[in-house]
Amino acid sequence: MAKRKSDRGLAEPAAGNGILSRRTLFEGAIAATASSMTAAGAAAELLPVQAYMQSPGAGFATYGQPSRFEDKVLRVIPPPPAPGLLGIGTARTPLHLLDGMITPSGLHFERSHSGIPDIDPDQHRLVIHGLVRQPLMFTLDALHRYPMQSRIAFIECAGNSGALNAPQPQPLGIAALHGLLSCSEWTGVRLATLLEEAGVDPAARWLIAEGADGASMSRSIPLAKAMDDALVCLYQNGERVRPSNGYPVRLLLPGFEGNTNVKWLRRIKVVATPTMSKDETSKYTILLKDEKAWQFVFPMEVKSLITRPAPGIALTSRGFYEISGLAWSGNGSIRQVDVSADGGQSWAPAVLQEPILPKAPVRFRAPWQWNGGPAVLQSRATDSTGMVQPTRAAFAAERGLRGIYHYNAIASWRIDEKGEATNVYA
Ligand SMILES: Nc1nc2c(c(=O)[nH]1)N[C@H]1C(S)=C(S)[C@@H](COP(=O)(O)O)O[C@H]1N2
Ligand SMILES: [Mo]
Repeated sequence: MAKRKSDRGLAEPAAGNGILSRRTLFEGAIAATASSMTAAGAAAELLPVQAYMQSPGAGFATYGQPSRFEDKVLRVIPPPPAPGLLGIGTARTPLHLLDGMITPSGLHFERSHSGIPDIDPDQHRLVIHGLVRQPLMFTLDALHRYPMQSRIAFIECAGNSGALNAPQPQPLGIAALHGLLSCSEWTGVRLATLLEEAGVDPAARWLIAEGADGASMSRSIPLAKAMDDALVCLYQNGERVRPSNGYPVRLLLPGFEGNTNVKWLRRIKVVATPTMSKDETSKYTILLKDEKAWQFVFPMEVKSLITRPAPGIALTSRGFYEISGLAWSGNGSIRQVDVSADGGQSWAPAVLQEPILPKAPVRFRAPWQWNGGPAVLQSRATDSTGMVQPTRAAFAAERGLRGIYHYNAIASWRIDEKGEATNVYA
């Protein structure tokens, strides 16, 4: 019977509190639910001829900028750790104001341990040395002579969503809470190509990658990852990598925690064992409940977020809304995303938008009929390895909540009667 209903194009409930069947998005059934969002009198009025239609518009620009009406679409920059340390910390992506899977380069999140170095590409060198037959030094021109590859990949800081370890939910927006996640199309030379030219010694198992910033940020990386899909990136979304994201050359380790994606890459030393750099001993370990810590947990685990509705973009009237969000996994591709409007009591599958790529965020969408009452919106992702995003309670039971890094539990937005969203634990 329910099937007959959807055949006639009516929106069919798929889970509690207004979640509709994802087929609604395809079958033209929106009209049946959407009367509350239709603009009044659209047929009756003649559109006015605006002033900007009566004379020629503005001229051309050598580098384009967003519309002046989009001047609120900005990264969120928490205060620095001390006055004067402006480059130490983060700028966070306003995920609720974006759509699709790619983050515009100017809004890609930034995490820097000692500010952004002002590197002249003509002066910059990349060295590969250590356990190799032939140490190599590359100029940028030399790197440009190698075959390149592009891939769409997310970068997520291991500390993203770390605020959700706090005992009380913080009254913050999605950028402050979860905005250390972004995605670009990255283009560069496979690290494997350069390592093969250098000739890796059979005793080598690791390498250490070092940046040319004031922090000399350096991380140990398994040789297997370097030979698999690591990319020495020169381009980001078609243009040269932005200074804040590692200009003129950054390492991309698809799916690995953000920290290992060394920016301003200057040195790769091939070694037999991990180096235990300051950046992997004082930080980036996962503190567990029982006085133990995990070290070298590299892939970011399966995770998802509803980016709309979200704090700061209130629902204006009851009726139809599309729930939209991102899901990603550092271990593979996204297989399924379920959404809930009743705090996880009932779930329905969302539509996954193509392309669904490994180690890249997937945009998901689900139709929702808001009845004007309270709701708790959640999303839960499953990846191609079968890993399912845990509830906060399950995450806490497994790891405890004393850590900062690799928080990937299901996130909840409470929608109140005014249509405003807040961060809650459910
Ligand atoms: N040289 C260097 N590389 C670095 C960092 C840094 O401070 N210096 N920050 C790391 C951290 S903690 C993260 S999360 C990512 C952030 O990359 P993005 O700023 O391009 O988003 O870069 C990593 N690479
Ligand atoms: Mo990070």
